[in-house]
Amino acid sequence: MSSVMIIKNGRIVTAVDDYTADILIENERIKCIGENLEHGLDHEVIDATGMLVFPGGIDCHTHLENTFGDSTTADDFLSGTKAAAFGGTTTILDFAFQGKDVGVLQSIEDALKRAENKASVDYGFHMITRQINEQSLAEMKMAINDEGISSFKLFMAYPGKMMVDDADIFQALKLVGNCGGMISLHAENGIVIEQLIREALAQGHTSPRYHSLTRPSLLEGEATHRGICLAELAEAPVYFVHLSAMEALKQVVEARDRGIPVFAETCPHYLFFDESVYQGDSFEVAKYVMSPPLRSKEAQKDLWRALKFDDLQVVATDHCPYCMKEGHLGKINQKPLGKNDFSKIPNGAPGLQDRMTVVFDGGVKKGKLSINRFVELMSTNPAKIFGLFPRKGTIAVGSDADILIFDPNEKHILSSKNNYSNCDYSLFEGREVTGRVKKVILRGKKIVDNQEWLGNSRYGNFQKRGQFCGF
Ligand code: DUC
Ligand code: ZN
Ligand code: ZN
Repeated sequence: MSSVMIIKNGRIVTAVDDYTADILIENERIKCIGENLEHGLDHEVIDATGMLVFPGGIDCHTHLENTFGDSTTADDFLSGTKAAAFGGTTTILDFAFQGKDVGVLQSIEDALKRAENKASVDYGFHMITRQINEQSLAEMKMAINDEGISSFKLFMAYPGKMMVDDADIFQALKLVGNCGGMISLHAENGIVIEQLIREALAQGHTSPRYHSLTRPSLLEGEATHRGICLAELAEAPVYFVHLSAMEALKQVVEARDRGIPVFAETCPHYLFFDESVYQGDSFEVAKYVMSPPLRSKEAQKDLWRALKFDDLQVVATDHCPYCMKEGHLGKINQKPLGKNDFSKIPNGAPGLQDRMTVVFDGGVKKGKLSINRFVELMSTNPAKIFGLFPRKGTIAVGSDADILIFDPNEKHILSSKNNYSNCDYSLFEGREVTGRVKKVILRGKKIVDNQEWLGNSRYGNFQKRGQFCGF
């Protein structure tokens, strides 16, 4: 039996359109868009008068039940995808993680198990590749061609743990670029950072603010420059995750101006917070221990400008939650691991549920982004860069009916208390925002209706992704 839903009279906004119309949804996809569409008596009707109708958000950088060293992030697919849904995000891209001496394809299987029966929104995986050799390169090719995993994250930081060397990056760029996939880089010069950490600890500097002092923006700029050179030489596109520093942005702008296919995301925490939080020796500062760390107020202004003028293409959360209180909801090895040594604080912060709202409020409402650009950054561009477009990332006939109905005028206050993440704090605690998620539809099924949860953890589907669609 086919299911039909009609959304009436909403203001439909995509990366390029802005008009009022009805949307007819049949069997998970958009069947028709038009004025005064007819519908049967038994069809579900949603009146979206006065509402914005966006494509569902795509957060292409999350860490659900990801283990780094001894610490596992506080959200699994159950809590994390529910938080995503309540925040208007209908697709996430998380990470498959290549363990030591574990094959790429085996690691994909392990990641798929993590999500099984736990995903309330659609999802895919980037693969974090730690060993580049003949076997892993061959399996990366199979991952792209057969498994729908077409992007790989490589680390230029964390030597001895995650870091790969420049030759590895170059080989991976060549292979993945040739197969139509995308290499993402964590661009920080890990070797020099390790030296700065050793020097700080030797001087007895153990409090969380030294996390920031040992990861200077210059070292993000250097690694970004190096990553771009390697991509240029390999004739492959490249994507920089969590770009935070002016020095890095400058490299991206320069390369794009020369026509090199370089793309980059920034994250809400870099847009709304700055390095002034790293003051005093209180452990509270650990809330802001993420990599790269927060930067200057000037850098923040530059990031907003870069989003507006297409120097940056995506806002993703890098949702990597660790609790401040050891044992919260039974989670162990959280932020307090680094009570006496900042370098042991697990790196990351929450943000998945708040992304759409804070960027709408801080960007569109404050006049920093047009409403079309907002959609492009939050949904369309991640879909295009990571092989999901046009199935996702837009509202068009034939696309998946992933839709966010959003009230542009309702004010509300953000808090970890009304957030579905397991994390025990929110960076946005107490912030008043204008603009609220009202209804969320995933492939034609209403999963959020105001504060009510209608979704379920079996409805989210793994998304096999295609090739990077150059733009
Ligand atoms: N990089 C990420 O993308 N997330 C968490 C930690 C890190 O270094
Ligand atoms: Zn990273
Ligand atoms: Zn991350």
